[in-house]
Amino acid sequence: FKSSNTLFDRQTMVHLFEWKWEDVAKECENFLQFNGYGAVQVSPPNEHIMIYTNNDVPWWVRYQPVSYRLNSRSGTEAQFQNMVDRCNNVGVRIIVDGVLNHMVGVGQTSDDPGKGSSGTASFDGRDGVESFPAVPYSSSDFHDSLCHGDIQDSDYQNNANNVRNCRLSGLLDLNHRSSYVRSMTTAYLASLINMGVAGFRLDASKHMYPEDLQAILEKLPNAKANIFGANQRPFVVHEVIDRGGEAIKVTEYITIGRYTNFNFGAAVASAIWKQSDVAGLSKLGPGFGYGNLDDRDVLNFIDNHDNQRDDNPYVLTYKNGDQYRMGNAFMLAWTYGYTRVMSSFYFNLHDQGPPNEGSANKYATKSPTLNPDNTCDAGSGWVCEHRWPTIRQMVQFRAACQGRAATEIVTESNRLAFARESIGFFAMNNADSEWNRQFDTTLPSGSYCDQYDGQLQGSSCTGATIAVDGNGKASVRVPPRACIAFSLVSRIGDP
Ligand code: QV4
Ligand code: CA
Repeated sequence: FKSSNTLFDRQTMVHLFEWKWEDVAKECENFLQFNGYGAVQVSPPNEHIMIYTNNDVPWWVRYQPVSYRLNSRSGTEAQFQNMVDRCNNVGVRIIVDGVLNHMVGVGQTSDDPGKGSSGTASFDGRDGVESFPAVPYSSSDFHDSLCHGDIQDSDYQNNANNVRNCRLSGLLDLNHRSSYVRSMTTAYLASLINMGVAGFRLDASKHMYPEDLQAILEKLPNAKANIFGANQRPFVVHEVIDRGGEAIKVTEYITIGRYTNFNFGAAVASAIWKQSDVAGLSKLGPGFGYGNLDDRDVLNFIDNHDNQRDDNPYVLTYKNGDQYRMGNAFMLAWTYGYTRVMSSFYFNLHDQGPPNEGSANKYATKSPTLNPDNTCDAGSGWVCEHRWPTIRQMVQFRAACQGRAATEIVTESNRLAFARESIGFFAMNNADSEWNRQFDTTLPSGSYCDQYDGQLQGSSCTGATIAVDGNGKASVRVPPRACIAFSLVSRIGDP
């Protein structure tokens, strides 16, 4: 379950958070395939509750399944299949956010009436009723007999069973020890694999026993051979937040896939905020601090849709502007793990949903629109970090450097540079003065265009150019609090 199932030279996925299927399909065709992106993590495709509040539908309704039918705020089953086909046709894979741990919250407040779904399924999530006829699940499929209440904050440190058997913020907790529940969840994931998806981000894996997940995953068919080749297992990344001090540890999940490495974004943010030194990021990999396991165990990212919404996030987000660019550039230049770029919509409030078309159109999700430079129009409400010039260039840099070690590592106070063995060179200067120095780039002689603040357009460069001599040496000026990146794909005058 570890292999990303992407094309070899496309080693980054993007989370197109809350995008509609039709928009994802267009993005695969018009943008992702040309910019080194290998896969898209999509929002949960299952039918979910609908809550209309403050002229909005909160984003998190997607995490309250009412059935496994594919009718969601992002589109219908037919639109989902169309997206999977069109993305696969251009070599971009679809990773589904699978919500298996729970169904809806017991809710029943004035905002959350506990009825009314995004699709056709009726349901009743009231405590003790717990009826989901479109799966079907009934009250005996939930954990109430083992725990009839919410996970408490202290459970996270000292009660692993409660974390797995009690309700995550009031959400009805399925019992995956039951062979019936296992067969329903397996059938849901299997049907998605048979539609051509490459794998899953499994929501709230921490809240399910690894042995139950293993039993579910072992029964899955291989990824479709006509798309992925023979005998390929689906990709699985488990959402397990473990930054140390938890009763449940990421090590419990590494035999059944990768895990979401929340320690990575934390380390990068602290270095860029100068709480530590970016020179230390030259060790960011297996064994760096707590929770950074092997390359093949981790999915690394700067921020995700949850921690970007924290009050005072401990990670960089799009709201940090240039510092966010630096963090992503480092992640994409560096060798560690499989990487994910976050793509957001602008928000002020935690619950705020994606840009919508207002009450007359039942708050349907809006499509992003583009500026002439191929970034998203902020007026459409979408941030599209994945289209920011620096990030899209660095995804191409990563694609070009795939399989190449980081060599010629140079560190100074608040500074780090390295080559990617005869393909690329990256330098990060987090000091307040210019970093002016000769480096061994390992690149063939030639003139290169900076991919951090520029790009190659035909044979001209919109940013700084760097001359590499016959010995691979170059004098590089890295501006304060910025990076320089160049690679064979930004060599000027190449045919
Ligand atoms: C509220 C109270 C509860 C009460 C309940 C009564 O908070 O104490 O028992 O009412 O009904 C929404 C509301 C939440 C509400 C709940 C149930 O925000 O206030 O409970 O619905 O009605 C997302 C959001 C949640 C949202 C949930 C379901 O973040 O706010 O809850 O979707 O709609 C831990 C976990 C980790 C988790 C992370 C957020 O270990 O697994 O918290 N991350 C994933 C997803 C995340 C998602 C879920 C899990 C749940 O990434 O986006 O939560 O599927 O670290
Ligand atoms: Ca559980």
